[in-house]
Amino acid sequence: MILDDIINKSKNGKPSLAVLIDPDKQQPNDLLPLIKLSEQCGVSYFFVGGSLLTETQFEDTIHYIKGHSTLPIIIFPGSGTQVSSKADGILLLSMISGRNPELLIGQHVLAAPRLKSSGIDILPTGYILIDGGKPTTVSYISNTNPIPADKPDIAAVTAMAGEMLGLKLMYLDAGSGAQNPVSSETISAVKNAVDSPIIVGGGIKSPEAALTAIEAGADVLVVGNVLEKSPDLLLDISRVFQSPINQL
Ligand code: 1GP
Repeated sequence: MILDDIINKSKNGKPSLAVLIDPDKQQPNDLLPLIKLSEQCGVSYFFVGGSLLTETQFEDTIHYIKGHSTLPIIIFPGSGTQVSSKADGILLLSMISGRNPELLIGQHVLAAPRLKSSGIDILPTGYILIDGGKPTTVSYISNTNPIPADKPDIAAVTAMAGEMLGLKLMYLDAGSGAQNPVSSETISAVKNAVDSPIIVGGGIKSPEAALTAIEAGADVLVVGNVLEKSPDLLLDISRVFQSPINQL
């Protein structure tokens, strides 16, 4: 079970690296170098998803990754239609930083029958959008406001409430391509507020930013956008996970 794997690694203080693949931005056939590099770098998971997907690209991308890697594929859905039985798991996101009922329960109701019959691991996740310095696709499409970057206490109580509602993971996201990643203050405030493992992503563009996030308490770090132009950066970022203290 993917959830148990993440929880066990979190309890043992072992952060994981996830590579986000957005099927809107890359053709499946172009993914092979990144897939191989991810395996070489000790990446733990592929996240697949985006806010503007067409269903064909989504399925084709998952199919292609599955055919070329044994790493688990976790769907990071932009909408309730993004379900595939070829994946290994799905982040069932409740957007608890927002007040859009569709993203708190509406889409989940519509997706529930397909999710149940897909047989994939369901990972109930509190999705917390943090202001990353510029408007992002996710905040526009979701019609929600992010939590201000300098209000770690709001992020902390939001995560606390999500955990009390039964959510098992918390995802702090500054949005893909964010100018500023989620701050160490916000990550550590959430870490201190909940027992759930914390996923952090959005605007991680350097090994230094990765180190800051994992030292603050990130259990799973997600890197996507920067790898589309500079895939080799994955080598440097992944070294932080092999021995965080000595690598920089
Ligand atoms: C976005 O957290 C992910 O939702 C990853 O962000 O694409 O900026 O790495 P980047």
